[in-house]
Amino acid sequence: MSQELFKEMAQSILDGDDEVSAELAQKALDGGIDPLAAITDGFMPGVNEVGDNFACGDAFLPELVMAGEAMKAAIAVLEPAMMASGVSRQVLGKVVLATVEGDIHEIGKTLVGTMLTSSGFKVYDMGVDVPTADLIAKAEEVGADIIGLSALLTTTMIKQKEVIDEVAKRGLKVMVMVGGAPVTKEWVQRIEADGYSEDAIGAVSVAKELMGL
Ligand code: B1M
Repeated sequence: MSQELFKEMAQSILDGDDEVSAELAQKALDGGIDPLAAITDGFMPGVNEVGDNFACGDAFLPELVMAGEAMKAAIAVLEPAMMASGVSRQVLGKVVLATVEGDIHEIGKTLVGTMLTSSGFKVYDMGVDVPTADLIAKAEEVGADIIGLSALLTTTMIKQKEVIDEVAKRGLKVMVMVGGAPVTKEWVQRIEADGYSEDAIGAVSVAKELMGL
């Protein structure tokens, strides 16, 4: 049953149909399917296919926009269940989270925030297209343990380095964790980030490691 449902989920993203994607997300919850599995095994293959089609000129910006909207609609249905699955009530650490300046991709960043929150982190989600100065100011204001930076464009990844450099320049005691589709281990080493994960589940493990947990 779930394989068939996962296929329909991917198709709803390809079709850019936010009503259907939301309905399928609800169907998954009603059927007892793990909400994260619905995202990674159901909706993500669809969004990746749209991305691939866009990259090779078989899809255009409207398709990208509609796929993003359909993905957001599905996550909005699944998010409360992901939050409710969190067992930890103790605050494990404070994370200031954002998509870097110049970049408006929000879905992966928001998913990382949801997973961190449901795992017991206090997350200050600053949204997308966030300037380095704003991030640093927020981290100082709340006494953040970690700054989490998402970047989806090869042209905006450099902003992750900008934040790390600024943290070092100011001698701030805050760790920086990075992620996003174009981010590689080589990039992470090059910019000397404290942590990196390629997905939202991994981001929780990395954040816990950074906190020494
Ligand atoms: Co854009 N886009 N997009 N897009 N878009 C990509 C990223 C692209 C790879 C598509 C492609 O060409 N194949 C390409 C980037 C190419 C590159 O730089 N190498 C691209 C482009 C080119 C663009 C525009 C420039 C298009 C244009 O205008 N000509 C433009 C840029 C706008 C801007 O930001 N300034 C643009 C716009 C958009 C939309 C607004 C239409 C829309 C976003 C809607 C939204 O977010 N509300 C959109 C979408 C939907 C995509 C794709 C199809 C899907 C992204 C997504 O949401 N994935 C994407 C192709 C792709 O990724 N396959 C593409 C689902 C999400 C759950 O995954 O964000 O990777 P992801 O997050 C994962 C991990 O990366 C990780 O965990 C998450 C969960 O597993 N992760 C972290 C993410 N952040 C993390 C942080 C961490 C740890 C892990 O620690 C802090």
